[in-house]
Amino acid sequence: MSNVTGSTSKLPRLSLASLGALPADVKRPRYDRSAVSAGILHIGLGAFCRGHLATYTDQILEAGARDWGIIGVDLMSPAIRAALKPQDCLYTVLTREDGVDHFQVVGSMLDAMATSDQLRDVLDLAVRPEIRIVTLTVTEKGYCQDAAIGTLDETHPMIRADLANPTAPCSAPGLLTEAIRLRRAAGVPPFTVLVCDNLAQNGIKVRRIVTRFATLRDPELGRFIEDNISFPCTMVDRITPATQDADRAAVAAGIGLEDAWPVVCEPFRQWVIEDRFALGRPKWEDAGAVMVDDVHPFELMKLRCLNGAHSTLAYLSVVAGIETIADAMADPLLPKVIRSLWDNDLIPTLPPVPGTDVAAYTVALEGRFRNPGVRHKTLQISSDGSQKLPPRLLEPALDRIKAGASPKAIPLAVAAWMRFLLGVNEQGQTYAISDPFAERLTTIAKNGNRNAKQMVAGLFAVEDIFFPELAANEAFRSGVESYLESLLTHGVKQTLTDFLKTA
Ligand code: CS2
Repeated sequence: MSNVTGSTSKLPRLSLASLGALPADVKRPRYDRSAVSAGILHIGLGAFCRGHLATYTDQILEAGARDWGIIGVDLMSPAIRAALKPQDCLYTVLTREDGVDHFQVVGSMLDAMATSDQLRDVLDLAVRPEIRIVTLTVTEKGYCQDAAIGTLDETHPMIRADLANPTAPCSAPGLLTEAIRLRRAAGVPPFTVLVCDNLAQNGIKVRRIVTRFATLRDPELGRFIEDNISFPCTMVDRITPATQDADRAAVAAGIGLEDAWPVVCEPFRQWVIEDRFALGRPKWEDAGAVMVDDVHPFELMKLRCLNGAHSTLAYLSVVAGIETIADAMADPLLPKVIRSLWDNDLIPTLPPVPGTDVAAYTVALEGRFRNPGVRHKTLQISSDGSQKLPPRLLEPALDRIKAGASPKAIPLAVAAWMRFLLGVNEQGQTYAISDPFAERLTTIAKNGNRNAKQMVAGLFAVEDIFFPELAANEAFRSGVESYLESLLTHGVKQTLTDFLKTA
């Protein structure tokens, strides 16, 4: 990403002072931002939270709430802070669909911080009684988990560092634990932790992870967290690619001001939240969020149907040299493959989802994936497969096997991931593999010498990804082997053609 903080543009910068210069049809905060105080501390300042949580919250502020502003914290780098501060943390959300662009300036992010040099300030803020919710979007790997079972990875370098130096944490579990400890010591009632990442049973899992981390620090603190901190589960959804330079140019052209880090996403958004908040919450339902007692059916539907299809499309596409999800949907074969994935392997694993027709949900997904305005790179989605495969594809595969059925398209998707790990597409171009296990996985894949059996044996043995029960299933294993063999010898197109004859 180039030039995110500095400016080469001749346009004035987006800021409170320049809001009046926006074209009349650009939505902007109409509330008095100086009268809004922070109630939410958000960790993980990427595009997703700014296109999702912050837009729901903006609507609540627009409706009159005054004590639910957000302060965003980046755990990874100060780059987003550097981009947002000069513009009073205002930024643009550009939604695109059917050739229609809609620009909105969002005001709910009151401040941006970075733990790299503001850790003390962040912890001080977390102790303040007006902060009643800590929300997180740190991606699956940000929880330092063992993805197959959803427990704390105690060998993770950041976890080791945080256990050695717990008052200066660098990981999300370490930061939450230290904030909870300080708050308790100050006699301030505990905040609610709202996880907004794509993990199955995200609140339950992160509660287990944080409790374990705290217990390793101090068993009494672990018990305190277990007994006193609420971690409601959530299902979050909005397709929001990483911001590209072309997006900055489109936003500048649309609003007549320079925005160093806008967000481009689809208009669709969905948020289902378990209503268990210790110290209150914004009335997010007034902005369209759905408050429920049990998120699980919604979350399974979304993680499997949307994210499972995304990952399948991503691995096949990266190998075939297809750059975006919209391009993949324009391919004659790929949409048929994900239809088979939905109908044969994923929909049958879902419990009834209240108020939802799941078949219609997948039809709507096809439309969302086809949206050419949202250039969602397949290489971006292909990242962190070690974290994404278990909830998206491997758990449903195991569910099907337990139900006495055999998954049809999931073995193909898993084989595509293995072929992807070779790091070179069918045009001979190399690409980087971004995954916390990248080194280990690419070494196993390469040592397989393009021999499918050998590659599958090596990768199935990675227990942090493959549940032993699934790896031991002969039919599943031989399915993955034969698709991988075909991908290696005949390529994606021929493999999909053959697959569709039998699907
Ligand atoms: C995607 C998700 O990058 C990915 O792995 O599948 O970011 C997806 O776009 C969101 O979950 C949609 O809500």
